Amino acid sequence: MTKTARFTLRVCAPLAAALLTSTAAYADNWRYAMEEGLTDPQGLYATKFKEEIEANSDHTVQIYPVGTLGESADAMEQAQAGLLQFIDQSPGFTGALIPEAEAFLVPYIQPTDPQVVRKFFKEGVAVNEMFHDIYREQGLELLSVFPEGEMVVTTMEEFRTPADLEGMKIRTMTSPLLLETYTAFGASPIAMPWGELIGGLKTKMVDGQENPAIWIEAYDLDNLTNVMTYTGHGQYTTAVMANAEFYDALSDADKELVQNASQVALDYILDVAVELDATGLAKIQESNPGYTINRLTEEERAPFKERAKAVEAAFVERAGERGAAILEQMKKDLAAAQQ
Ligand code: 6CS
Repeated sequence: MTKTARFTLRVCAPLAAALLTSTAAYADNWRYAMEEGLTDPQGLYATKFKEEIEANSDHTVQIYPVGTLGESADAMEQAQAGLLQFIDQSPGFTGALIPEAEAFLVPYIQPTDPQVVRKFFKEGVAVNEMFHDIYREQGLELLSVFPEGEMVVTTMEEFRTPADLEGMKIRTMTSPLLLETYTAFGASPIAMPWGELIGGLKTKMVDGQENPAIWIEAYDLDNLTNVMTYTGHGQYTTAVMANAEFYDALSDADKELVQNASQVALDYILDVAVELDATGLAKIQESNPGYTINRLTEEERAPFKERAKAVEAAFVERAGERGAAILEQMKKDLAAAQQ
């Protein structure tokens, strides 16, 4: 071996190996799946998160929008298996895996007034302190929880009472509490993943569904139904998580990077979220002036609230003491946010 070759092997090979190692350690590509498109609330959060990570490190974040990795449940399996590092999945789907997450679905517990919503999610003890360890049990590091707007029901026929809902087939997301909710409300609910809803409405397999106004407008659900009804019973909530094993293996600096990026994205989306309902409604009114939009009065809401008590009981039965404690805290957080 020549002197030059020996030098190359002795000095350059370890250097190249060190460089390769440091590249692997400091410039990873993190995969992030979500249930929505880039211009929807989850996409706005994810884009902000990606920008923060990429501006403050050599890492890159690859976002997989709705439809690219299968349905919500498929993406969750991939996140739990560590194939994805980050996932945005809403309690409307997570409830099947984590019963306590259904606290966000119990009717007439969540705020709907935009300013109250912001305070409830930003300062609420339940939202910010009580879910972390519960998600950990499923191998998930919970990073952010945020709202996407008041749940609104779209149907073919008007309804103002539980009796009016009789026989109406309402599509819900797959968390069991949503089926219990619409059964209690008098309807005939059918749980299905997002990918089947538009076809379900077109083929009349279902007569209606619930979602926030911003989503109804974005995916044309108003044009597939005749009436949109504000019942005041819920707020669409979503959550962003990391695979816990991946998160635990990060350096302290990278953990801080992820936490900071989550906080920046959360602060941003909480400001945007305050405007989502108004934006969604205004767009529907402009693009679909003939669409009937009903807002149930307090009097009309009363029988739905009465029936919601059975749903709350079903939640507590499944989510146990921890679930009951979360619900009680949410009620206190709501009262505090309303002041
Ligand atoms: O109804 C659904 O399934 C969807 N709704 C929203 C607001 N986001 C994603 C989710 O899949």
